[in-house]
Amino acid sequence: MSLLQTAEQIKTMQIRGAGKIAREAAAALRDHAENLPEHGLSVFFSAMEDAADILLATRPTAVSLPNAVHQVLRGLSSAKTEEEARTLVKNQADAFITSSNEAVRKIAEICAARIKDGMTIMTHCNSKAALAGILLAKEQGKTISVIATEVRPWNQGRLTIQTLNDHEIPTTYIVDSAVRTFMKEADLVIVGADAVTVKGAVVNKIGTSQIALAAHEARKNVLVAAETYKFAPQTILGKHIEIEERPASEVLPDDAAEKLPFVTVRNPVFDVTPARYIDLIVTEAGAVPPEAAYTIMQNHLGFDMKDYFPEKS
Ligand code: RUB
Repeated sequence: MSLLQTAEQIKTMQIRGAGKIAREAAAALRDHAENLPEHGLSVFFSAMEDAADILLATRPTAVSLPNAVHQVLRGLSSAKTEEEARTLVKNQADAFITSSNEAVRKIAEICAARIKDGMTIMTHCNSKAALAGILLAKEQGKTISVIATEVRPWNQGRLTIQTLNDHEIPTTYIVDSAVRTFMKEADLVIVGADAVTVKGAVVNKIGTSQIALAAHEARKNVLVAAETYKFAPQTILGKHIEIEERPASEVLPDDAAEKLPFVTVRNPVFDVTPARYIDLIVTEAGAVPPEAAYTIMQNHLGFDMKDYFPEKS
C-alpha cells in the first residue's frame, strides 16, 4: 500500500484505533523511504518531510500518530548519505512497530493481573490495548464477563463484541446512554486512550468521560490502557489536544438534515476525562497514577518536530 493510500485509510477510518494508526503510519514511512527513487539526500529529506505532513494531516487527535512519525524520523537530518537515511528510517520504523506490539503485550499482563476471577469489566469503543488485558485474563482461566457499549456513530462496539464473542467471553452489549444504568453490574472499567495530557487527563472516544463519571459515582475503578507513545509532550507547554469533529452526516443523513433547517448536528468523536476520574494509567513501563504523566513523558518520549526537521521549529 502506498503512503497516500495509508493516509486515505486513516482519514476514512478503515485504519483506526490510536495504536494501529501509529504502527501503520510507521510502516508507510518505511515503505515510502524504501521506494523513493535516488535523487540525492536533500530531495530524500524533503520527500520524507512531505510524507510526514500528509500522515499528520489525516486525523488530529491521536498523538500516537505524531509520536510515531517523530520516532521513525528522529535524527534523520544528521544522515550523511541517502542510503544511510533510508536505513535509518527502516530501522526506526521496524523498531517502533516491534516495541508498540510489545507494549500492548506488557499492558495486557498488567491489566489482566488486576482482573480478578468473577469480575465484570465495562469497556468502551474498540481499544486493542484494553481488549488485550481482557483477553489475557480469560486466557489465564479467569471467569469474566464484559459490558460493551455500542459507540455511536461508528459502532466500534461491534468490533469489540465480535472479538469477545470469538474468545467465548460472555458479553452484554448496551447503547451508550445505558452506561450509568449498567455501572452497578460492573466491577472495573478498562478503556484505551488516544492521548494523555501532562495533567493526566485522557482523551479517548466520545462517551469515555461519562463512563468515568458514572464509575466515580458508583466507586468503581477506571483503568486506562495506554502505551507511552499515547502521551502528548506538547501539552507540557499548554498546547491543547485537538478534538476531531467529523461530518454531521455520520450522525444524521443529509436528506433528513435538509428537512430540519433549525437543527445543527455536532459530531465530536473524542472527549477529555479529567485525571480525578481515572485511577490508573497502565503503560508498558508500569501502571501509574495519572499525576505521573509528566514523568512518563520525560522518560519515554522525545519532545519536538524540530529534533528531526530543525528548520521546522
Ligand atoms: C478509537 C478509540 C480507542 C483508542 C485506543 O477511536 O478511541 O479507544 O484509539 O485504541 P477511533 P488502541 O475508532 O475513532 O479511531 O488501544 O487500539 O490504540
